[in-house]
This record gives sequence, structure tokens and C-alpha cells, in this order.
Amino acid sequence: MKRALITGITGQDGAYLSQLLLGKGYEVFGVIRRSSHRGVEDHRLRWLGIADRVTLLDGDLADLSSLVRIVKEVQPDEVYNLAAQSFVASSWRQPILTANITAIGVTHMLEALRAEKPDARFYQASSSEMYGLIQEEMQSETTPFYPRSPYAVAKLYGHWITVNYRESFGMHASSGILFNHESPLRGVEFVTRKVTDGVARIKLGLATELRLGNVDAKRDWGHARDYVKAMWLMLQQETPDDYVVATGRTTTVRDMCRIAFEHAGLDIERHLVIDPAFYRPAEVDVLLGNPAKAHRALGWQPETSLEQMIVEMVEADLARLRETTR
Ligand code: NAP
Ligand code: G4F
Repeated sequence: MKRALITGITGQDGAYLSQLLLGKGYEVFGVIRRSSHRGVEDHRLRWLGIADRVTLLDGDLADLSSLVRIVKEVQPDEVYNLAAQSFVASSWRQPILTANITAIGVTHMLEALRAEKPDARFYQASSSEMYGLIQEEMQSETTPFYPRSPYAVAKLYGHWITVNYRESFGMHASSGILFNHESPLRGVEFVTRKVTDGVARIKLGLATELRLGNVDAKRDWGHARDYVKAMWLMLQQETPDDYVVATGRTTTVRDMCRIAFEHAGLDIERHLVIDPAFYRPAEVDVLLGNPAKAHRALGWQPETSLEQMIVEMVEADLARLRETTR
């Protein structure tokens, strides 16, 4: 039985990846941060019905000693480094924390592996945010980076240190440059979930408006359930490498919103309010990924359209809110 260690197991991708790996017969271990609210951190794993099937170990990406202890204990075959301060907007308010976790935390994880399990295969959760002010209309593995937020700068460090450990120490370390991916398990601060939760609230009479920032921004959105398959495929390759994972289609925030409002039978013009409070100090106007290498080398294809995903998210939010307001 293969053993996988996931940092960020309590996040969106960690939950879907755990589900995928359990289905493949892996023994799944995850790093969980100590919290005074113990009992709620595993809500995504519970939503998927897998909380009892994974082993959670106390640790933190900021604490190298905890990672060394965990790697020594678990002796993983594969390590997926998904933990991060992952919300771009927060990264201007907490730039140093973002650097400590999202950048230096990657080196902590790599160092723990180098010391305790150097032959483990390593996946780094890199991001399309690294392209920022885009240098090519469609971004691929060879497009130059131009990060536009403290988050993206930190992710760029994480990406290059992964490449560097691969080249310096021969580690099987791969970097997945994933474009935006969402699901009913997305954090409610991210725009798709904010929209589907907001639309569900309006539909149920719990709110009258939805306040958003720059609705002209464009993103290449896919489903997290599809994207975690690409992570796993990367670690099954003989040779480690870097891959863009995207759909190859870009949509404005406004058009993504329209899908949600229309599905709920609501008029977007009556409820959407533009609020400059949600504008960012520097924006990433458009992202559009070229997943040709992932198609060719990994045989990976996205299976869920943006429309299907937004409908799934609205329905999940309606069900959740009906349950909690009963
Ligand atoms: P997420 O839902 O925000 O999950 C982040 C996870 O990191 C959570 O489990 C969180 O734990 C954990 N974490 C944060 N700080 C930590 C620390 N100091 N020590 C240990 N764990 C810590 O993010 P996601 O959407 O699943 O994304 C997974 C990864 O992919 C992230 O690295 C993100 O930056 C990257 N990424 C995401 C996307 C996307 O569109 N979703 C695209 C490209 C790259 P708590 O539950 O305790 O908060
Ligand atoms: O949903 P977002 O907050 O995601 P963003 O900034 O693209 O970052 C996400 O995807 C990255 C991959 O490219 C990940 F690396 C990162 O961890 C995260 O998962 O915002 C998307 C767009 C932005 O242009 C933002 O300005 O939506 C725009 N937007 C407009 N109004 C809003 C809002 N975003 C949020 N969160 N909230 C708003 O009210």
C-alpha cells in the first residue's frame, strides 16, 4: 500500500486529493495545524465522507521540526505540498506571513524530505498567479513570469526552489502550475464561491445584494476534482517535470456570475453591486492557460465545464443554507 502525505489536507484540494488517493488504495496522512476550534477544521473531509479514513498529524509549514518528525514517522512514497496562505487579497495585508508559509514553507518541506525520505516523490502547488502581468496571450510552461501580488511572488519562490532541489539533489520534485480551480468546497472568500453562496442567499431571501470588485477580470476556471488528478499523474511519471493545468478557456467574473444568477432564476442587474473595497492594489487582468503538455505527456483532460461546475456550486450552497436555516 502506497503512503501519501498531504500538507493542506484540510483545504479544498487536500480534500479532493485525499478522496482520489483513497480510491486508488493509498494510505493517506495529512498535516493539520493546531487550532483552539478543534472539530471544525476537517469539515471538507467530512463533507466528502472520508474524515475517518485519513490520519491527521499535528504540524505547521512554518515549523521545520514538526515536518521532520512527520516525514520520519510516515515515511511517505509521495508528498503533496498544498499548504499555503492561498488568498491573494490577504497577501497584501499579511505579506510576511505569506512569504514565511507560501515561500519558505516549501523549503522546509523539501529539507524535511531531504533529511528523512529523499526518494519520496514531491508535488509543489504552484500557481498561474505567477504569470500576473501576462507576457503571452496563452500561458504555457515556457511563458516568462511577472508576479503581481505578495502571494504570487511567494509562489514563484516555491516554484523555483522545487526546480532547484530537483536539479541540485536529483529529487523527484514536480511543480504543477495550476490555473484557478473551484468546487463546492472552495473557501467562501474566493470569487466563484462568494458568488454561488451570495446567489443562494438571495434566492432564499437571506440577502438582497452581492458586492464584488473587478468583474472585468478574466480567469481560466476548472473543477478541483479534475485538477487533483493531474497532481497525481505528475508523480506517476518516470521523470519529474513542470506542467500547466488549465482548461484553455477564459471567462470574465461578470459572465461567471451570470451563469449563477441565471441558474437560480434571478436578474443579475437587480442584485450585483460593484464595490471598490474589493479592488486589489495590483490586478491580474486575464489568465488563460495552455494545457497542451499536460494533455500530451500526462493524458490529462478536464471533465467538468464552467457551467456544470457553477450549477453544482449553486445547488450545494442552496442545500447547505436550507439545512442551516431550517
Ligand atoms: P485552501 O483551500 O486555502 O487550503 C490551504 C491549506 O493550507 C489549508 O488546509 C490550510 O489549513 C493549510 N495551511 C495554511 N497555512 C498553513 C501552515 N502554516 N501550516 C500548515 N498548513 C497550512 O487552498 P486550495 O484552493 O486547496 O489550494 C491548494 C494549494 O494550491 C495552495 O497552495 C494554493 O495556493 C495552490 N493553488 C490553488 C489554486 C486554486 O485555484 N485553488 C490554483 C493554483 C494554486 P487550514 O485549514 O488550517 O486553514
Ligand atoms: O477568486 P479569486 O480571489 O482568485 P485569484 O486571485 O485568481 O486566486 C486564486 O487562483 C490562483 C490561481 O490563479 C491561486 F493561486 C490562488 O491561491 C487562488 O486560489 O479572484 C479572482 C478574480 C480576481 O481578479 C479578483 O479581483 O476575481 C476578482 N474579484 C472581483 N470581485 C473578486 C471579487 N475576488 C474576490 N475574491 N472577491 C471579490 O469580491
